[in-house]
Amino acid sequence: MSRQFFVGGNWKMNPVSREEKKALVNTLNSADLDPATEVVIAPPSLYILPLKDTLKNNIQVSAQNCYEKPKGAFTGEIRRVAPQLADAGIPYVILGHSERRKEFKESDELVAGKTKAALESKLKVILCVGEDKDQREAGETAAVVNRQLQAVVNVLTPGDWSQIVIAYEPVWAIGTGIVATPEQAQEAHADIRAFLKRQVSPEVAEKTRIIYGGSVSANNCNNLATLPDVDGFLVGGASLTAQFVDIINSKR
Ligand code: G2H
Repeated sequence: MSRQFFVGGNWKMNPVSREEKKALVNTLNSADLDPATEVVIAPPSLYILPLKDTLKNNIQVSAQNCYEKPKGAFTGEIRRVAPQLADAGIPYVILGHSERRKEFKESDELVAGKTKAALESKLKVILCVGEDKDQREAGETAAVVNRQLQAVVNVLTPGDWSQIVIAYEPVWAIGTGIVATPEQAQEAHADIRAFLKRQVSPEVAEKTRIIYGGSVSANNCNNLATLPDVDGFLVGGASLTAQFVDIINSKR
């Protein structure tokens, strides 16, 4: 079966000025984007709604995080409460990014709880998993990724997986310029699909999109896009440049 190619731009805590944002929006709005690819931009919280209003409707927006509690006295949790995102018409949220897991000490269980809360609020989730350099060198890649995914499997129903895009992001490739080789990416993605088949169902394994993230650029996207288990990309640095258009069109 065919899975729709998916390309996400994770702007992280960039750009720093409204001028930069405007330039990026102009680049995207004037580009000829492959209509067969689902495109989602995850800007900093302050820009989500303005971007939703200024991007053409072939580009969706996403939050970069959300809180697991539905509402209440959580001062400072701007844009992170799932029902508020859903109410504002934000379709996606990124959860479990390694920067959240590492810098903000988010456990597998917290990521799973947030995933469940997001789905209950009718948000779709870009769920990030991936091993760090030491874990890869110790041959623990599959064990780490399976552990991260199992926490989510434990709290979801098989039907929930239609609302999830899994982003395999090896930590050693994030922002380093060291991209996974096609062999490394294909092996990890095939392992994730095999895990879903075992732990959820063959149908979910077949249908779930598994995208790659970690130093994706215009130079390496075409090779990766041809791999049978790579269904798209989550792009950081290169999504802040015109290269992002080439990455969106890498399957064309
Ligand atoms: C990985 C990726 C975006 P970059 O975090 O999700 O960032 O493409 O800069 O490595």
